[in-house]
Amino acid sequence: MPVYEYLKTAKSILDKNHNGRFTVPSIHLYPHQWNWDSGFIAIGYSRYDTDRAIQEMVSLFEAQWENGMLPHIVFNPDNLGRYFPEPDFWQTDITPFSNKKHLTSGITQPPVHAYAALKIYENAKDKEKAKQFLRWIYPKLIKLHRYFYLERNPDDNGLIYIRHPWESGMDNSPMWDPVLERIDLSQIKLPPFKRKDNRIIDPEQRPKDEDYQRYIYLVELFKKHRYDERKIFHDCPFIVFDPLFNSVLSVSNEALIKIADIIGEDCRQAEEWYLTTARSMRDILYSKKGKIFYAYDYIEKKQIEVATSAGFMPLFGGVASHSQAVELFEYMDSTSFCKLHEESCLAIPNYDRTREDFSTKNYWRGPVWININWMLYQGLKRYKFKQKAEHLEKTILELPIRFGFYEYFDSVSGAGYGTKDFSWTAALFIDLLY
Ligand code: 9WN
Repeated sequence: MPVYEYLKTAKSILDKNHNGRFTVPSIHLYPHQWNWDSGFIAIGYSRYDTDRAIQEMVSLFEAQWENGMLPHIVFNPDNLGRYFPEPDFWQTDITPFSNKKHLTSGITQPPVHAYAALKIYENAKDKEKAKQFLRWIYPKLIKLHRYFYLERNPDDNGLIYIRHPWESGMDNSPMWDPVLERIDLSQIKLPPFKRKDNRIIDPEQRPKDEDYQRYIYLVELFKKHRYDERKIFHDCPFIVFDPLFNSVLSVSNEALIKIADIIGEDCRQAEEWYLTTARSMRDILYSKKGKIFYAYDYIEKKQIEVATSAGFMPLFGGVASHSQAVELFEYMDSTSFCKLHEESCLAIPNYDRTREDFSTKNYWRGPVWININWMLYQGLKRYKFKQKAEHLEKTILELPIRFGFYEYFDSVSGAGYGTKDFSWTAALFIDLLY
């Protein structure tokens, strides 16, 4: 089939997942609007339909919380009962900080939105319309970033913490194992709950029940503190600086500076945010020994020495120094992740392949994800690792063409896992083909 036929397929997946207001990640598994998914989806739309791209972002930001947080899920009231946990569980109406017009979760996700908004402008044919959108969204983006720097910046050094694995977007990443172990399941009491995900998808490809019990424990803790950030911070066993989250924030800080310039606003605040986060990431998250950026456990005050693709994201954020970038590249381009032209792997898996607990098919514990590889591709281009970047671009296109538009892919065979017709796989495929 010629490539433009696949482009048509990708667009039809987005059409199928679009409900007139926003695009769900997948009709079957994720029937609501997700935070960073919509950022990637908007980037895809921006290539051929500015209105849809804008609508995607507007729908998401209309549910922004009073305190600036952008929730990780905006629930579709017409579609309740098919996902867990839903609003009856999150109970975000118990806090004055939440959005009172929309049903949402009570956590956030990597803030890719300023970056996506800039892409919408850059790819738009009608620049005046796109500029009008930038004027609308700019104060909301500032409010979101300000929330991070005021509420999630405990050492005032620009390192922003996440307080739930779902906030990382890489839910059951092995990075979080040592931190989550702190939640002793034999010592806690949880309300009864029923997962829905592992009835739709083979449980071998999803997090374990023990993971979910800990995820739910954390949600219970947030509710106990009525989503008050200060109170949560003092009581939460999961307070972590994630290199992916902070890299995405950095790329969005950079985009905010450009947006401010386009619409004639003062960009000094975003410049300061960009510099402080980037500097602290280089100083505190980088490991010379590991040749990678590690997440940082704020409670134990130490790096979590688990190497995942999140540790290469400072290339995307433009945060890595030149020498760090060279070392990151060496590690990424080794058999641990996938060496150029190596035959037994496809693209960059999510976890070091030489680790004993590496899995080619379990969710964030080893498979290949298109959004991650897309960000790494941008990062490699940015730091001029041309050959590897081109190779990655080719593989990102090849995977859905050969195996379908799946949520994630087996890092050895390429087989598609999770849900099929997955929106960000389609959207980023479109982005690369334009
Ligand atoms: C929980 C929607 C989301 C992605 C995340 C991915 C997965 C949810 C889940 O799906 O998480 O937020 O139920 O597993 O891990 O990155 O945004 O596609």
